[in-house]
Amino acid sequence: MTAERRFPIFLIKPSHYDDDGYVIRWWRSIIPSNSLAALYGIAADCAERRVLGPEVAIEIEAFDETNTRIDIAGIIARFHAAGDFGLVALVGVQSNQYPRALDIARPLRAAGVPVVIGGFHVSGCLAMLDGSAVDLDACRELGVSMFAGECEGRLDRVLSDAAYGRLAPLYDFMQDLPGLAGAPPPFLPKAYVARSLGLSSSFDAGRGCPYQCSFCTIINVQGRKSRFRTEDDVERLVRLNWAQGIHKFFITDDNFARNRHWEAIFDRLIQLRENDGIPLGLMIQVDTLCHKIPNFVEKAKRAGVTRVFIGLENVNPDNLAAANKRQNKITEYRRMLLAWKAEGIITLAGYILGFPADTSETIRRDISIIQRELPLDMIEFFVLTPLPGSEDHRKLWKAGVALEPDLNKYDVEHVCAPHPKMSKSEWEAIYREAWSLYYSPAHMKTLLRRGVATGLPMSSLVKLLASFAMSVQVEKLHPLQDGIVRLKHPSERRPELPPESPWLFWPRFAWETVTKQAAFVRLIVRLVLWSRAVSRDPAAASYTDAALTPVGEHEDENLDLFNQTTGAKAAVAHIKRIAELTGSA
Ligand code: B12
Ligand code: SF4
Repeated sequence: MTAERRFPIFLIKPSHYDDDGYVIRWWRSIIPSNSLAALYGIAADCAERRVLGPEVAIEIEAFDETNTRIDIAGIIARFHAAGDFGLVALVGVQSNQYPRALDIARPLRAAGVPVVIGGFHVSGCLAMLDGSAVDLDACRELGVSMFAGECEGRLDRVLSDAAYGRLAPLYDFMQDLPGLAGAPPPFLPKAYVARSLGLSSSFDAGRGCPYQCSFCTIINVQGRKSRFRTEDDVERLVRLNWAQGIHKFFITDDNFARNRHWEAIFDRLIQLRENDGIPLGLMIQVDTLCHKIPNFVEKAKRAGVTRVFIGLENVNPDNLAAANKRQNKITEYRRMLLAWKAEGIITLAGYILGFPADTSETIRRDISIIQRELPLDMIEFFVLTPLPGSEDHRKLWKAGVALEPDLNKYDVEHVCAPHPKMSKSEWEAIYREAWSLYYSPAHMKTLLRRGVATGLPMSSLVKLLASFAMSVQVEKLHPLQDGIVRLKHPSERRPELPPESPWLFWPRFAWETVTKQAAFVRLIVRLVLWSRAVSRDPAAASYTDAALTPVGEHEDENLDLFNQTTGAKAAVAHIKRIAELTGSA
């Protein structure tokens, strides 16, 4: 008989550094990492199949650095304790997380620990650039293996190469995207999920999007063909989670409306909800034409969707055309948003600032049009960023345009490229101002009024408003990077920056924590009071305004949405011409 050996796998999802150089880490993060769940599910399957031989027990540990401090010395000690056997996997590393990922890798490599890195930075760069850009040689110098592509069906090989000490410098599967049917589903044990708020988990029901937006990295990494999990896979992962008490999920497909299997998946989720009593609560991401798919919105409601994220991006058709996002028709925005409102589902829209036609003035104007005329609840602003892996980035890189050299800043909150009409500081300033313009007290009250009138879950709306109104202003971070109670440690400062004296660091940290929590509690109290006052108002149910008014025949003449830009006027004229030609006018 041979003694059993342990092969520890440490799955680390790195965070990134804030503007002061400290790792962004929270007591509770907002959303668990789906990339980590995907890798955990695949690694657990490898462990179950004993892919390193019957005498080797694979042990998996996951660390999401947004809610867990990475104990590098501890990992090294455990690697040595296992007889210098094991692997560190840097998981789902985005461009903004790449510098931090390398900082984690450095001491591990120095101690002889094998390290593999995967995710959108490596995959996007290999898909679009020359194999060295941007900064991929840093991995080669450190001896960190790179994995490009998706690892369903490929982790066995990586683990066995690591176990035999023969990791290749590069695993490139970019030309060979795996099918997802029957693949191990994303999964995280409850102990990990509990480190994020609201005990909700995530899965991707599919990958790939047919569109070709020029700022998008996803199509160049995951492809344009729809690949999907089957309804049986989805049922399996829902039941697996329900067995540990988890019934809320973020379905991370970038565009679930273009998942060719959406209906079968919704039907199965409806069954689980209506027949098996699993109280599903879902958030999905869709495009602006989803309401035109027969039954899509209605089935989403029955399947348990409570929040929907829409890639609205802009209200100026000239900007949408510049980004090759022609599928976004501003003439459909109100109809689409009202369709979700009719089901009592909270809408969140992504909105990009810094398209070629944007100036500070036009951005201010457009935000005020959105507030008045679009029945939208939440908006998330992003700085237009040439993310490595996108067509925008490739064009600028090929043309030799000076781009921001610090990858840590490619977090869609920092300006990384020049703009034809705005200076860097102007662009940064309007990005920050946009948040306070949209989440003004007056507009938050309007959103609460609209929420009561359209039957939205008010406590959920209040929580979202609190987070979205506060994170940029108080934490100086996008809500997608937000969490509850910011944690910091002097040892987590970026190595390029000088360490701070603990005598300065800790008192400042304590003061920041107290003032931020006080501001947060103040806002929550105000929102709850406003929400109560609105709910108790006898006229609340009949409240209406320009945004909530059903789409009318002549609204193209009355609404600023259609009359403030030449692009908008042209879009309306185009729709009218088509209607005349097809006789549907
Ligand atoms: C869900 C999601 C989030 C969630 C959760 C984060 C997560 N990664 O799970 C939240 C909302 C928190 C989030 C936030 C942000 N996100 Co995000 N997010 C996504 C989204 C939609 C899905 C991620 C996912 O689960 N994909 C499915 C998994 C299975 O794919 P994967 O991560 O690539 O992993 C596969 C392979 O890469 C490989 N692999 C990955 N790691 C490893 C490691 C090893 C060792 C091996 C062998 C293989 C391997 O195998 C995996 C399985 O096939 C992606 C877009 C997308 N379609 O992926 C954007 C995306 C990753 N996000 C992006 C960005 C920019 C952000 C933010 C910076 C935005 C912001 N300012 O708020 C923040 C960063 C905060 C953070 N802490 O992550 C960008 C990154 C682009 C880039 N080049 O860097 C993407 C690609 C979207 C885009 N706009 O282009 N995000
Ligand atoms: S619709 Fe979304 S996922 Fe599809 S190409 Fe455009 S940005 Fe990318």
